[in-house]
Amino acid sequence: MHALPRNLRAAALLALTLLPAWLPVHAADLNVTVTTPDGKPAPDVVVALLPTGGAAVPLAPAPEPVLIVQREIRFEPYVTAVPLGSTVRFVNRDRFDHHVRSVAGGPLGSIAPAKSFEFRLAAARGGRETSADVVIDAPGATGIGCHLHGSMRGHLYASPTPWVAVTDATGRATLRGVPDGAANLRLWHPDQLVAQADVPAQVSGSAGAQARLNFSPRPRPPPRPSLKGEYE
Ligand SMILES: [Cu+2]
Repeated sequence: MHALPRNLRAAALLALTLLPAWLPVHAADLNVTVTTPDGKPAPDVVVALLPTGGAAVPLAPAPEPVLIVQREIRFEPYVTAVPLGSTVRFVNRDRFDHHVRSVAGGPLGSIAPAKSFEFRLAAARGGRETSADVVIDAPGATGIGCHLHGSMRGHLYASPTPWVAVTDATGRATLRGVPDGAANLRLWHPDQLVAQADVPAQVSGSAGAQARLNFSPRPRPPPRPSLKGEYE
C-alpha cells in the first residue's frame, strides 16, 4: 500500500493534535424550554449545564469577544451569558458617551457583582464606535449600569462550564455540544429573589429538557419608541 504523501500525513497529525482532549465523543445540542409557574414562556433566563459525573470540566472561554452593545440608551442584549474566562466587549453605538460600570444585582439591589469594572466609552462619531474589553474571570452574576443614564440596566452571567445560553422570547435556549450523561441545569434570572433549584437532566441524543422558574418575572417594558430614529 502507498504511504500518504508527507504533507498529507502532517496535516492529518496536526488535525488530531488540535482536537481538545476533553471533548466528549458524544455531543449534541440540548434544547431547553423554560416556563413560569403558570406555564408561560420565560425569556431572559440563563440556563447553564453542569455535568454531575464528577469529571472536571476545563475552562472553555468563548473563542471571540462577546458583544454587549450600548444603543438607544440600552444595553443589548439585556441578559448576556458567557463561559467563565470569556472576553466581553462593550461597544458604544450611541452618539454620546456612556460610563459603563458593574452594579449590584437582584431585585433589591443587594447582591454584589461577581466581577467589578468601570470605564467611560466616548460617543460613536463618524461611524466609528468605541469599545472596551473585560475578561470575565469570576463566575456568577454581575449587574451592568451606566453612571450617566440611571435607567440603563443589563446583566451578565458567567458559567463555570462552557454550556450556557439565555432563553429567547419563547422561553427557549439551545446549549451547544453538551456531553451525554447526567447533568444539572442551573437557572438564573435577574429578578429572582432566591436561587432556583437545579433541574436534573439526562442528556442523550436529541432529547430536549423542560424547566420551570419558581416565580413569574414582570415583563420588561418595551424600548421607548421616541428614541428610535433620534439617535440612529
Ligand atoms: Cu449611558
